[in-house]
Amino acid sequence: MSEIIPVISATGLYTPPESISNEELVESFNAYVALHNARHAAEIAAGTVQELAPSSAEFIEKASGIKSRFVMAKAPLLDPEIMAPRWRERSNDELSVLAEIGLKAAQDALQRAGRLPRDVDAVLCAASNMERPYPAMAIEIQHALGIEGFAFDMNVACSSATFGIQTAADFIRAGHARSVLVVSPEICTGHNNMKNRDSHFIFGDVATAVLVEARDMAPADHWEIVGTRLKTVFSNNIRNNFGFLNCASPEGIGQPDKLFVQEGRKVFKEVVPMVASMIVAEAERLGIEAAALRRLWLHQANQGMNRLIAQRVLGHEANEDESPTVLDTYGNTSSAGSVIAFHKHSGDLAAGDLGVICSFGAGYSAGTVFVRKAA
Ligand code: CO8
Repeated sequence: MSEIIPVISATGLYTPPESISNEELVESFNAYVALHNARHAAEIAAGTVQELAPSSAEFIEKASGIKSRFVMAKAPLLDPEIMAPRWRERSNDELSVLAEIGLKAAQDALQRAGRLPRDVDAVLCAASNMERPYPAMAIEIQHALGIEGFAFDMNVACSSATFGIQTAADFIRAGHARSVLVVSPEICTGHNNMKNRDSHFIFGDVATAVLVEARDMAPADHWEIVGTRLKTVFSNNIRNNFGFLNCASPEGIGQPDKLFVQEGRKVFKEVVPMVASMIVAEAERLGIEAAALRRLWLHQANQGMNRLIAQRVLGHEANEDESPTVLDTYGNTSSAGSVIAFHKHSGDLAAGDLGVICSFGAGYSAGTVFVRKAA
């Protein structure tokens, strides 16, 4: 039996309509700081409560490369008395918010591929910020699209999408499915601590979808999946302890460790060499010269990290054409980041061009998907 080649037939994107600039975010954060310091003036003077320091838009752009981020609920995020997304809780008969934005990205990918939902066999909801344990959001999206077959959720933090792409490619190679949607709805602002000066600026909201299919059914304009590699190494440097078992005590809920926390400097230092050597080793295994890769669609967490990784892989300082940025307008969107970069910056490449979609983040986790534009 001849080998079945998995390809990316199309990608889809849902971008929320509202965005927040660094200046708007800092104005709200600093209003919160002023309120906190005024309300606790006596305790601060007595040394029992810590005085909070203001944030700065210049610091945010210089340290991360982020200028703005798209969000699902702007007003409550900017309200210094709330600083979190808020919306009406939906009934069980309504589409959940994660499924709703995932569905929009999935419909975009299907439409671009000219694919009808009935020809899709499986849906993976691969994301780091899940709305509930069950029923799976993937099954909800499957149901909304009218797809037969199977669906499940998977969470590998920032690497969820690349892990999902490899899983889909493996299903296709094994003959378990011929067309698989990998959907990554990421509402990161729901899990970010907007009152933490070190990280209040990092995240944004988005949804992406990747349609992975057997080559013989794919549209002519597709990307062959040449090879994939996944890696995980345990680290406490990025963590979120939210979960019902961890919120059982009255003091559990609402604690800062039930939201995203990180040792940003350590992450930067440890993840850059791990990811650069992973890309180079996998390229070598595939018989590809890493320095000749036409484009790197890297995880979008920090511009400095991407600059260093790209330099180590390509052997020279990468320009925007070689390693495009979407972080400046989207912020860190966890597993969706490298897929947005691929979605927005792949149409101009020529047949035969090789590139790599690469994610990295909490776990630690990292994934590479080497792709070649169809001839
Ligand atoms: N405004 C002004 N000054 C500030 C601010 C601020 N907002 N924040 C910190 N400073 C100050 C500090 O106080 C410090 O001052 P001093 O030198 O006087 O002590 C100085 O700036 C430097 O602070 P840092 O060392 O913290 O700053 P860095 O240069 O390291 O930049 C970053 C911070 C941007 C966080 C950087 O370390 C970074 O990007 N690291 C990598 C992060 C990363 O890749 N993380 C992966 C996270 S994503 C993931 O995998 C999780 C997915 C799950 C999704 C979660 C949804 C919420």
